[in-house]
Amino acid sequence: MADSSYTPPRVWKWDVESGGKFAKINRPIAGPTHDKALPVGKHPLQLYSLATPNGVKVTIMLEELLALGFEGAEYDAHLIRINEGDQFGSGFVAVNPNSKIPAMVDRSVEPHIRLFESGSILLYLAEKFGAFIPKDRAGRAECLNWLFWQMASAPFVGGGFGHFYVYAPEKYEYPINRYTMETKRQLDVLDRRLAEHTYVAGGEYTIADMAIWPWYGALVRNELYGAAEFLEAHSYRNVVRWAAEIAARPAVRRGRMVNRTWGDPAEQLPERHDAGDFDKVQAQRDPSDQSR
Ligand SMILES: N[C@@H](CCC(=O)N[C@@H](CS)C(=O)NCC(=O)O)C(=O)O
Repeated sequence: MADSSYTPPRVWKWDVESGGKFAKINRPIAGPTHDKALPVGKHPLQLYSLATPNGVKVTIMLEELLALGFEGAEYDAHLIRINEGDQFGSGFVAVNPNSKIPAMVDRSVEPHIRLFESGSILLYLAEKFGAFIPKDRAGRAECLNWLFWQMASAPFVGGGFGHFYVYAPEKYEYPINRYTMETKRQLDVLDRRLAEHTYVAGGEYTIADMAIWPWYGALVRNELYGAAEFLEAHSYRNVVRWAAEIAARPAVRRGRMVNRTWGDPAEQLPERHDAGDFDKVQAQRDPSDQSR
């Protein structure tokens, strides 16, 4: 158990190993730790990311745009290994001063446009291509309501629930209770919404679904923190229905493979530089299949 008698000093000092899975990369200061230029591929969009829920939002959007035939959405996805501190390299920090994936550069325009924060990237792409965001004012407003809801809510799930349920060096009852309560409340918010609408923003599949699915869809599908039973995920029946529908989309299946370096090798594409890269993973899985 935690030392319940802890009294914070007058001024906090960074002089102890905080423990936990991310102790080595967590720092109380911003800015680069080392010089390192970012690689640049041949496509208009350069993505620097990892297949965490925040990273997957963007690769799903890019694959959905490509599936609709937008050639300008072709992208190189470079791997950023956050456990090894790649997000603190000087090149990465120049794109995202907040040192977190996902980060992207649009090199199809001069001067190039840098992008960080997954919600900002999704909105940028939706506006650039005029897709996956409703055209009418009311529909657009509702889509953005839920996009911003996700951005504000998921830190309670990741930084709160996931951190204390999985990553903290010990299991502490107080924070697990607090963040489980909030995570379940958020799942209920979503469940009630999806009881009345096919998709989060209404009848149309939008960037709001792409932002929300990698977190809450993964929770109810037991693909995040192994917590489905603990959270009684099956009881959020509308979220389960919606999550399964989105998981079945071919672009979503491709998007969640990009920059993935863990789990089933058949679902990992650590770097993506060409649409044909997905077929190579498939061919490795089944070398006897000559039909493709
Ligand atoms: N609000 C940000 C959150 C991004 C974020 O937290 N990224 C994590 C991975 S999911 C990260 O890069 N962590 C590295 C670090 O904290 O040093 C977004 O949605 O883009």
